[in-house]
Amino acid sequence: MNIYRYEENPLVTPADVKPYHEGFEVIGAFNAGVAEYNGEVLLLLRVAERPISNDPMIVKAPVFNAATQELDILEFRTDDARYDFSDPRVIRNVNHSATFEYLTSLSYIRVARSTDGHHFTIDDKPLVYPAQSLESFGIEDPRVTQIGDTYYIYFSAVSPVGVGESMVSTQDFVNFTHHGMIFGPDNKDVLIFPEKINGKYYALHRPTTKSTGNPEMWIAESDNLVYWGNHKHLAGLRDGMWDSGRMGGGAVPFRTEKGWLELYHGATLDHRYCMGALLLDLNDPSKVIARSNHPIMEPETDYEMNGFFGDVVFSCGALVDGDVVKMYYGVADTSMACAELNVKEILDSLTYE
Ligand code: MAN
Repeated sequence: MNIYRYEENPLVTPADVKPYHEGFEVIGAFNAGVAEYNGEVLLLLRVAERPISNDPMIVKAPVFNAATQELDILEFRTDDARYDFSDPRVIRNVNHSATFEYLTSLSYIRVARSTDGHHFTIDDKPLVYPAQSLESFGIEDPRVTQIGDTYYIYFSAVSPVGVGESMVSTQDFVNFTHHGMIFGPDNKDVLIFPEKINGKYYALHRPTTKSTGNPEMWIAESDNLVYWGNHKHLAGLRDGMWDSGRMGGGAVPFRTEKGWLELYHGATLDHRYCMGALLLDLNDPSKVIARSNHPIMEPETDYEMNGFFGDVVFSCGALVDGDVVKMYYGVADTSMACAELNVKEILDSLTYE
């Protein structure tokens, strides 16, 4: 596989982003959704900000308070035996079964814009910011699907009651319609197809099941993009392979002559995140035609292997230009990068079922 990583990588780093909150530092500008609007490439960055702690014994957790519309900052002592601080992203309560009780940063969506797709200027203010209690721990990992003149922006809405997927839409990136939570908790990695297929809209989604099952990819149908049904399991984890631990959709699926191509992420149980591809039937995307037995991209460069949470390449959006796919991707839960791949080479690399 020929991969052309941009010389300018990483394209956007936390140092390029001015904190929106006073007393905070930007620790991530990553996992961006991608859109083309008015001749510009827009990266809808997930910006993660953390309250600065001057005491290494204190870990802080920012929480959006829907009643006051302000942030509350909670403080935890690292010698408090009730909590586990080993994952820098979260604060875990050792007596509870939930994977985390608080996040150490708050994420929201901010735009980086470019006329050449390589050099970006970052907006001063958030584009979409937590607005209600289902978003009190932040909003993360946006994806954008353009249908006609409307851009549907959907993202993980994180709060103490779970992580679900919420959606807003806009035609001008100024005025927004809020559609509420379209996939209830726990669910992430939703990818809405850019057109109807046999009269229905389709979306990939990734429930995290607790009774039986694993974090795997599902597909659902809708007449209106808001109410989703006829859920089907699409693709699962594979023991001993690059996607043995968890997996989920990445970029918005795009048409090729052989089928819908979905660039998805897979991780091992020790959290090494790679990108691979799934080929889905053009007329019935619930049918998998082929899949990557080996990743199409793995964390290899310094900026992919080292950061806030290293060994992660994680795409939320790509631009397709003829036979070239420009895959924008988050690196090490820290920055944004881009790589060009050839669509035909991706198709040829897949294993057909
Ligand atoms: C995981 C990671 C974090 C994220 C939380 C909540 O722990 O993906 O980056 O903040 O889930 O979604």
